[in-house]
Amino acid sequence: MRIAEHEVRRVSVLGYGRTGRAVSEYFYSHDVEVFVSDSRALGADDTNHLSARGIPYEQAGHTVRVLEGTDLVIISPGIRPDLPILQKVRETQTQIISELDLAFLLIPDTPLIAITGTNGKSTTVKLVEEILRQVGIKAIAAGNIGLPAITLADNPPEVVVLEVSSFQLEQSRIFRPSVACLLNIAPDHLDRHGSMDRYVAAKLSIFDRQTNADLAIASHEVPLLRGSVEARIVCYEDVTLPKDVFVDSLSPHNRSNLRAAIACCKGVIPTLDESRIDLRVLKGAFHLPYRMQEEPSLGDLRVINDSKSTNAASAITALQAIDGPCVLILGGRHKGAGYEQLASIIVQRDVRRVILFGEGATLLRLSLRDVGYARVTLCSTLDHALKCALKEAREGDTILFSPACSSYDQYSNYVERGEHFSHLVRSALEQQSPNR
Ligand code: UMA
Repeated sequence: MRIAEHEVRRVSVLGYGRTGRAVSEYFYSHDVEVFVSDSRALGADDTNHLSARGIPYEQAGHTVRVLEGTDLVIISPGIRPDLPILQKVRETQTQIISELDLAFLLIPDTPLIAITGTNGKSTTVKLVEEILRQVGIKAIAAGNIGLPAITLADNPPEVVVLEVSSFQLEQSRIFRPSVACLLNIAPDHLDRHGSMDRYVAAKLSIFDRQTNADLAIASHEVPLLRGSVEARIVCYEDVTLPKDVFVDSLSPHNRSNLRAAIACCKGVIPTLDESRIDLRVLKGAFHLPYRMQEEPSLGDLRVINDSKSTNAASAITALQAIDGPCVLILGGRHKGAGYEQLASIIVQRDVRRVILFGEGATLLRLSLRDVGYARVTLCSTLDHALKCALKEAREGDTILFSPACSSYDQYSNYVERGEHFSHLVRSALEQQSPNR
């Protein structure tokens, strides 16, 4: 098959996670030879699936087999640009392409709304999808939210709404969304990008190839310099929200997400009348799994599962949304950014105790010590952390699990971590009321 100006007969797919599986399926179904390479030992489901399709693969490491007869190497978002095998691929002039770029080339005629930012991406993407559907446009949310964009290539909807991560943007050189939105930027993923400057550069690159036919949406917090961005610039904070009790009940960050979503929708339907949006139908978008998810109360304790919080900024937002005293559970894998601001907010708020677990615990404790906060318990696992939180909490408290770190030290992703926390809460509930 032809992709851009290249004739592609054989591709190598690096990484066989959600993205790699979708890319392999796409090429397999288009009669292009596929080779799969993954750094981990693949599970039996994966190896059986590949064998059944006659797709050759290597596991537990990337070797030069990736290069053999290959026209194109497609990389998953989790692949770092400095991976040694990529250096070898570059030496042979074989083209390396991100899944985001590939999807962009394969879906050329569909308007793309791309949304990035440190926090609020999934909520905003779901809001845009929902608002567009309300006005009769077939829109599908894809990308970092979970559905690789390439899965839409054979049957694209009217509008693709993409959640785009800094990992995907850093890898991309072709992707050009007609509407691009940068919600906010706070320190995150510094372990991958190496510095805040490079993380910011990756985020800002969402606007890089836009032209004056496109729309760039940002906030006052991240002003976009006219001249460096060719697209028409809109500040989403200038969007007026409809007067409504439901809108008034939203937290400030969700009001921002709604403003950004409306600005994105107006990018594809300039005549959209926001006063006609059925706001109540949008409720689901504000309640994504493991984002400030209310768990069953344990006696008179409120329990909140915010496993999706993987950076300090999102834990701060969670803390600010809680009224009254709380016991806060933090921890997981440190991603390179500091916790100073989070620690200073913890001191200011009514945090009865902080329970720390996982790899990041020691660093988190140091940041808390630096601001003079000592009511800290160290644990190794989430199981232990919840038990400690239950011991420390007093009547009417909230137990807030908003880890501020990635899950990768003990889980495959934040969803698995969130499911585990839910399971632990349900077990604790059964122990409290064994006759149920
Ligand atoms: N792998 C290699 N070599 C490497 C690194 C990884 O072979 O050097 C392999 C791993 O062993 C694994 C596979 O690559 O088998 C994983 O690939 P991946 O990390 O790109 O993950 P996917 O399963 O393809 O999921 C990715 C996104 N994950 C990441 O960016 C880490 C998912 O976002 C996204 O939903 C999915 O594509 C569909 O687009 C998750 C995420 O955590 C939710 N994103 C980060 C975030 O939101 O903070 C950026």
